[in-house]
Order: sequence, then structure tokens, then C-alpha cells
Amino acid sequence: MSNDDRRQSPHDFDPDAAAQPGTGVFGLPFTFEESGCVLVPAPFDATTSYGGGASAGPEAIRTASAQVDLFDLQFGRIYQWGLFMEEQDEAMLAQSKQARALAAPIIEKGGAEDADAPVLEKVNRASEAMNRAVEANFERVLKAGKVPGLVGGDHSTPFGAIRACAAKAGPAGLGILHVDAHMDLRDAFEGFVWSHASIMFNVLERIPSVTRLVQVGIRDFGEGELNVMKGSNGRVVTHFDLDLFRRASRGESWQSTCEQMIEPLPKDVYVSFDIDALDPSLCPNTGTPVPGGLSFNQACVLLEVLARSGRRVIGFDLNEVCPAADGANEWDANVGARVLYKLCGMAWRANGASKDWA
Ligand SMILES: [Mn+2]
Repeated sequence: MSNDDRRQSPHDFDPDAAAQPGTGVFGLPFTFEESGCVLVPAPFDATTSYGGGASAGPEAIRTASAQVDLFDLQFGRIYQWGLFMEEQDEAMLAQSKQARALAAPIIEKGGAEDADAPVLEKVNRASEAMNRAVEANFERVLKAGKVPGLVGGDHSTPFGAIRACAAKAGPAGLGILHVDAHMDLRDAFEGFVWSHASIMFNVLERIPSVTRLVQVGIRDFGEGELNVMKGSNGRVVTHFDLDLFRRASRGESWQSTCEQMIEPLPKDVYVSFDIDALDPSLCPNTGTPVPGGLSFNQACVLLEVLARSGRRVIGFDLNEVCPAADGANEWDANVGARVLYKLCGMAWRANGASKDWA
């Protein structure tokens, strides 16, 4: 019996109708218990170096998700899996704001000096508390037999999520499909151990059961980060945005490029999706936008190739979605909500739902 059949909704709702007031994420009526996928908000962005605002991402995405049509051309009736987004932890948001206020002067002057050690310590402690909270939330969702998805927040937020998923991976360890403009391989950026720019450095250093990191869309990085990749003995495989463009220019199909990129991943996979991987016209308010990038459709096909590859997706995150500071438009959150629905569809199909879909 596939997941498609197993999920009989206790609710009577029309998936083609407009989202009704009082419903949950994507206008769905499901509770935690009724859902196969649970979205965990992480409203935290203490160390964002350029633009801020990712801590407002989860609520903006929740609001924008009401606009997403529920039938999906790629993955079908994703909603049948049951999708539920938890309430955000307001204490985490308050801690983020406090830590951000402490971090801001250091970021403004381009990094910490010796005298800043006590401030760094406070910011690092706030990040560690966030990491623990995210890890505990992921463990709780995984223990309930559900697939967790983290909704950031900046790209520092998934460390605990990845750790919890790595603990569930099989003997070949956990592979990470990391979709991003940045390598995020800096050792303590600007003095902050848990910087958004250091997430994958910390994962490689501290989570040995992450056996492979496949990066896609990379186009802004330091030479030190390049050297971390080069010295990783193949543990890190980086696909630069420019190389992807060149491969397409030479006539290679995106489908076949995606299949080759997915190939080195082990059976168990975590997907970390930084919205700035996409063309910045799709995320104009994100913290560190970079020209170039994947189209929305390229990202969708990449996720579908992963879903069809026979791998198991243990968890995923979407991060760095920032609503416009003045709230003037909801475009970033609109795109974010659509990427989030695709991530849910990918995870559904990669977790036992029938592969014989359209
Ligand atoms: Mn990133």
C-alpha cells in the first residue's frame, strides 16, 4: 500500500477551493498527528551580514502559502500526505533579535576584534541554544515517524536539524544536497562560530556521519572555502553555477546534469535549500543575493530527479527567505512558499509514495 492510499483525510475539503480562514499552512486542515510531514519554524538570523529579515521568513511563508494551488504538476496531490506547520517559538525570535543587536556593530565594522570576545560569546551562546531547540524539535518529529522540514531563518538554523537526521541515517551515512549561491564553508565568519556562512563547515567538522555534501548553484565564495572543498577528499562535491551554465551551453540536458549531480549521494539524504541559490529576481530581499543562479524550473527538476532516484529523504530545510523590510510586497515569501511545497512533494515521493505518478 502506498502513502497515496494510506492517507485518508479525516477532513472533507475541496483542494481546488481558496484557502479558508483559520486553516493551516497551504490552507490545509491537518493536525500534527494527521500529517506525514511537519514543518518546524526557526525564526532566527543573529549573524546575517548583509540584509536582515530572515527571522520573519517563517511567518511570511505561512501567510503566502495560502496562495499555492494544491495540485502539483510534478508531484501530484502532495497535500494527501498531510502537511502541518508548527507555531513559531517566540522566545527563539526574541533571542535572535537580542543576539542580532549585539552582533550588528561587529558585522558593521567587518568582523570581531579581541575586545569583542565577550559579545561573541553571548552571540555564540544564543546560536547554540537555537541549535539545541531545532535538534530537539527534529528528534521529536522523527520519533513520531514523520518527515521534518525546517523553515528558516538564516542559513545558520539547520545545524541541529542535520544532526538529528544524521543520527537516523543508515550505515552509508547522510548525504546533503545543498542548493545555494554560497559554499558556507567559512570557519567562523566575522568571528561568529555559528554564522550563516559557516553552516556546512560546522556540519563537516562536527557531524562525521555526513559522508557527502553535494553543492549546487555556487557562485560566491572565498579561496579558503575552495580549499576546504579541495582538501575534503571528495566528501564535498561542488557544482559552480558558471559550470552548470557552460554544460548547458555545450548541449548537455539539465535532466542529465541533475542525474550526475545526484549520483554521489548515499541512500539517505537531507536537502538544505538556500533561496539565494535561485536567480535573485526570485528572492530580491534575501540576505546575500548574487547575480546568476538557478531558475525556478531548474530547481524543480533537480528535486524531482532526487525524488525519483530511489533515495530516502530524512529531512529538509528552506532558509534565507526574507520578506521586504517595508512589507510592501510578498514576492519573496510567495516564491518561498512554492519552493517549500515542492520540497514537501519531493520528500513525499522520496519516502514511499508511489513512484508511478504522472
Ligand atoms: Mn547559505
